[in-house]
This record gives sequence, C-alpha cells and structure tokens, in this order.
Amino acid sequence: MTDAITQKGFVIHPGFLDRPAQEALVARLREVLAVAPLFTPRTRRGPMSVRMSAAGTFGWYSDSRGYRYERRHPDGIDWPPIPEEVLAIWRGVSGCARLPECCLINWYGEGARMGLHRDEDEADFSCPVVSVSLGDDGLFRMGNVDRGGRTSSIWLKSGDVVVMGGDARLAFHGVDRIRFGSSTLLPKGGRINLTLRVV
Ligand code: AKG
Repeated sequence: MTDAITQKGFVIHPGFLDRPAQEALVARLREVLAVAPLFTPRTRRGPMSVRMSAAGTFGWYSDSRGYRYERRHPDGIDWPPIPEEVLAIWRGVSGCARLPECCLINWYGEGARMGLHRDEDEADFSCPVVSVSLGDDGLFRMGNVDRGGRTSSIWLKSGDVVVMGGDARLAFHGVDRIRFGSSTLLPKGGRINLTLRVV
C-alpha cells in the first residue's frame, strides 16, 4: 500500500488490498453472487451497461419507475449479508462509527461505463461512501457538487479504495471506461466495484 492521494476531496488509497486479499474477496463475492445473481438495472433511458447486485440490508435498484433502495433482490430473496472482509475495509478507511447498510456490487464487462452521477438517494450523508476496485483498470472521473465545472480523472487499479466523504460525499463521479483484460485477477476479464453506503 502506498500513501493516500487526495484529489478534489476524494481520498484514494492505492493498493489498499494486496493480491491475496483481492483473491479472497473475489471468492467471497462469488458466494454472494451465487445467492443474489447479477442483474441489469434499467433507467428511463434504457438498460445500464453495468450489471449489479448487492449485499446488506438494502440493495440499490433502478427500473422504469426510477431509482430506489430495496430490501430484496429482484428475484424476491433477501440480499446476503455484507462479507466480513468488506466490513474490515470500511472500518479501516471510513472513520465512521456506523456500518454500511448497502454494499452495491457493480460488474463492468467490456465496454461498460457509468455516467457522472451523485450518490444522493441516502437519508444520511454524514458517513462517506467507500468504493473498492477489483479486476481491470477503470478510468474514474471526479467532479463537483454541482454538475459541470472542471473534472479530474484517475485510473483505479485492482485493490484501490476510494473514500468519498466531506466535500466529496455529494460530488459527481463516474467511470468513463475500463481497460478490458488489463488485470489477471478475474480470469475472464472485467471489473468489479463495491460501493459501500450508509443508507
Ligand atoms: C456507484 O456505484 O455509484 C459508482 O459510482 C461506482 C464507481 C466505480 O465503479 O468505481
């Protein structure tokens, strides 16, 4: 692990997880996804390119009715608990006494991206959002609390952790693209991002 970098209030911990920790986490996530399979959320503009699932009390869900947190997976089952390995990351970087209630699991295949958005569907903004990158590199764009203005970008690598707290808690951010096949962590390529939030 190298020293944290702060850009526009986003705190980036490069290499927070070493390779064995990344492999252990992927194994745990495979167990979660066996129970709560990835699905394709839809917005009013059509299907998202990122596939999703979740662990915790709530999962984030989007369909033609809009965005919301849901207590159940679209298949009707409860979301599995957040793995202890994931909670350990939260405890290590968040500085927040509360535990996350939602661990969103984003799966980026070749060509997937996530447009600039703010995480603003939560009732409590006092804790940061913590994001964990696994697998292929992703070009992460960091913006401002209001849409527009200058943005800054960084390639997130497998094992990197980003903390969006303080001024960055409600800042726009997104993933412009991934470098498909750039990491050997996931045998078939792709990127997993975990986003931890107090809801
Ligand atoms: C989100 O889930 O809200 C994200 O912004 C994910 C960011 C990422 O994939 O690094």
